[in-house]
Amino acid sequence: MSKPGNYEAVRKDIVKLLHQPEYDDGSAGPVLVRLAWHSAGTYDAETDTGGSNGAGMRYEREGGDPANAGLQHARVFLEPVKAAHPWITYADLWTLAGCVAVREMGGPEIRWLPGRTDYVDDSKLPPRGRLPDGSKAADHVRAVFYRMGFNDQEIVALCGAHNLGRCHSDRSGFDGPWVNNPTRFSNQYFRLLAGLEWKLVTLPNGVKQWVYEDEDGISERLMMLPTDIALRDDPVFCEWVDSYAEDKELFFEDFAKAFAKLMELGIRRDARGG
Ligand code: HIF
Repeated sequence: MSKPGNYEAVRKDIVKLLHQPEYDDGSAGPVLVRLAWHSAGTYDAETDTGGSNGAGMRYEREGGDPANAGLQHARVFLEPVKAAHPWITYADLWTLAGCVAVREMGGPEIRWLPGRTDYVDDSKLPPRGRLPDGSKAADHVRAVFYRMGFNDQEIVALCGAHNLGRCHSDRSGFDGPWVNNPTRFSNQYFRLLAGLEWKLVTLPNGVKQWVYEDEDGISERLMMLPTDIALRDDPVFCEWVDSYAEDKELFFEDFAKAFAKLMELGIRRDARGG
């Protein structure tokens, strides 16, 4: 067991578990990033409810939300780290793991602070339905992220995280990765979103998503959600899609700020950081 407060030791153990040759594309990284985001993304600024405090996904009410399907894999990956460092809260562990994963996959360093509690405050519990629905359009994306307190630029910057990982037909119904190298953080998502010709298809399960087909009509594995395509087609969002497609440094900088803000939603600390 490490000394309480030794977050460096926790970081090191998270790095060690990222390599998972039997899982998906060989890395636990993407699903850890999604766990971190879904733990925080229930936040509602107006009522100050939801957010990563409480680690509510440990319980059926939040963990069983269909929007969180598959995230049990991420929580299971992190159990040995919790066992080795029992003093860290789950809320801190899940958010830290997402930030560490982004960095280790080649992304920017994200400023992360500890201090989240696992205490479940019944008055702060988020109702289901606060996480975004990939089949919807730009107005839905804005409604969800404005509720958390983000602006249009921050929304697009965050969405660059779809450079990581994939959709699973048995989790969300969508299928496939956004980019060819889904365990490497880059601005490739924006370059493909802006640069390729995407075609709307209906999968055998009835779910509609966009796919890229090359000149021979051979479908590549790459996909975009309707909410991703909405960024390309919205007059404000698309300016930022183009900026981030052209300027990887700008994207990294803006992503790091926006993701750090996401991890802080609803978290308050005293003057000593406690
Ligand atoms: Fe995702 N997201 N996300 N997402 N997401 C999926 C997977 C990942 C949305 C829908 C989906 C963000 C915003 C939105 C990651 C990270 C982030 C999947 C596929 C869906 C459907 C799940 C599955 O089938 O396993 C929608 C509608 C969003 C609002 C626009 C964030 C910005 C992009 C906030 C974010 O950080 C990651 C990483 C994955 C890959 C998970 C994996 O298991 O590989």
